[in-house]
Amino acid sequence: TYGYTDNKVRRFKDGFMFGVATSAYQIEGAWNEDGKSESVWDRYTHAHPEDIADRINGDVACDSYHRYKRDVQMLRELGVDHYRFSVAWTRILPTGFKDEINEEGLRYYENLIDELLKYNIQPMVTLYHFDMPQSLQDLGGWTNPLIVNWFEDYARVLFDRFASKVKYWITINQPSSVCVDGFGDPALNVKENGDYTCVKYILLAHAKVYRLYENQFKSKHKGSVGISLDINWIDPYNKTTENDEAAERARSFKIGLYMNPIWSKHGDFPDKVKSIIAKKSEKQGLEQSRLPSLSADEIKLLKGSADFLGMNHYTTFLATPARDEHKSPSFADDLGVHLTHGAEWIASKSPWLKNAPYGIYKACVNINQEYDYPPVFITEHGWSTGPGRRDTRRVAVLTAYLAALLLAVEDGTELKGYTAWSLMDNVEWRAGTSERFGLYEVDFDSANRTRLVRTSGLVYKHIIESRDPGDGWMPSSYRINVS
Ligand code: PNW
Repeated sequence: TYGYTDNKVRRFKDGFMFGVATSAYQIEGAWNEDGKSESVWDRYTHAHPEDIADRINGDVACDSYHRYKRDVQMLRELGVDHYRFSVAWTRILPTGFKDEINEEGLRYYENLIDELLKYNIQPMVTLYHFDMPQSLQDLGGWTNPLIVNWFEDYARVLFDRFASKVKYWITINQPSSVCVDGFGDPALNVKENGDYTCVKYILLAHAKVYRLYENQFKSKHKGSVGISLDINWIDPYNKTTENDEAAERARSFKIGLYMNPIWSKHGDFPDKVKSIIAKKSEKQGLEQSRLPSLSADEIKLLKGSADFLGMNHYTTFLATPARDEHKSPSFADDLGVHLTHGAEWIASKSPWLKNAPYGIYKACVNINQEYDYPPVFITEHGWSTGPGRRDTRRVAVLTAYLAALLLAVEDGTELKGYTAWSLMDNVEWRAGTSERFGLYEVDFDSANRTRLVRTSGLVYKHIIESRDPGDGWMPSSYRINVS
């Protein structure tokens, strides 16, 4: 049992790191300046402006490429310990390959990193946050086995230049978004096993880069390397055998597929996922399972290839067996689960995001049980609203999730830090600026992209100072009370 049934004041320990996150495509703008080449998001948004909710894309975004000093000023106002941002591959290697290294691109990140360190803010650098160079996508992107070497080449350039200054590295952001929502999207019409082929090579690319750092940089620079997975909690819709099975299956397909190769005792993809996909593939008349196998060497490379688990957690889903027919073959068809939210959970501006703070606690406890208490860094958690700076809802959600995290810590989670998504409103992919995640509001109509703090930013600053999220802001109906 758990819950704030006592009057105890719980605080995050000294040394616990509070930060905020952004990503390159979503904030930088300057999409073709100083030698930067085209990424898949540049290509897609230019070819299909009608696909973006309000037609605001990353061409200018928050203009952080020119305004990074204002960003660091905001980080100082908040008093954060770290800032998680991503590097655009297309700024560093315009051809995608190591044959041409773009010094101007490197200098942008160097200036940002130096500005952060000047104020004692630790940079946490993500190498890949969805913005594949178009030149490499044309060669298959993450489905081409050679991407493992290309990604390693790119990482080496960054480690060579920044390992002395950057102590926290994240290889990949949310492989499942890249592979399943990207390559698995029927609208994109990719080849039939693009989704799982991507899963295999994106994981191997991660592991290769982990080993590169481990072998050539770690002893000297003492940094750590992790990967950020989207780990939302999945519960049965209600307690029936069928729903329990559906929830467990969904956790294996959405979490286990990425966790198992890195953190389980025996490595490899989960047995359950392997056998379901193999059986389906056979029925579909395929000669091989759509899920590629991992060799003994690959399993070994992957096992233990992270110093911490980067956990991106936003919401909880409730599972029942699938009700609709899905295109076959597809990930959705393999999964065979229908996901909804609790009817009473407060809604955000994003259709997939509802408030269920108990889920972050359950996700942490489940990870402890399944994977033996890995070090965890919350690398994203956030809430979307419309415009406006009086964001009471975001305050309630932020404090409730932090309160829930303190209970997870009490129950053994080795939690290193928390990173709010996001420092400021930014380009929310296909949603444009119609869904806002910022602790600062950004005025996308102003030439200088004025940033003004929201109530949630002021509250977060107070929490960082006091290390105490309280539970006074948590509406009583959201007190944690789940058995
Ligand atoms: C993350 N879900 O994606 C991304 O890493 C960010 O770039 C993005 O801006 C942020 O969340 C807000 O959307 C997610 O369905 C997309 O649970 C979908 C989910 C979670 C995270």
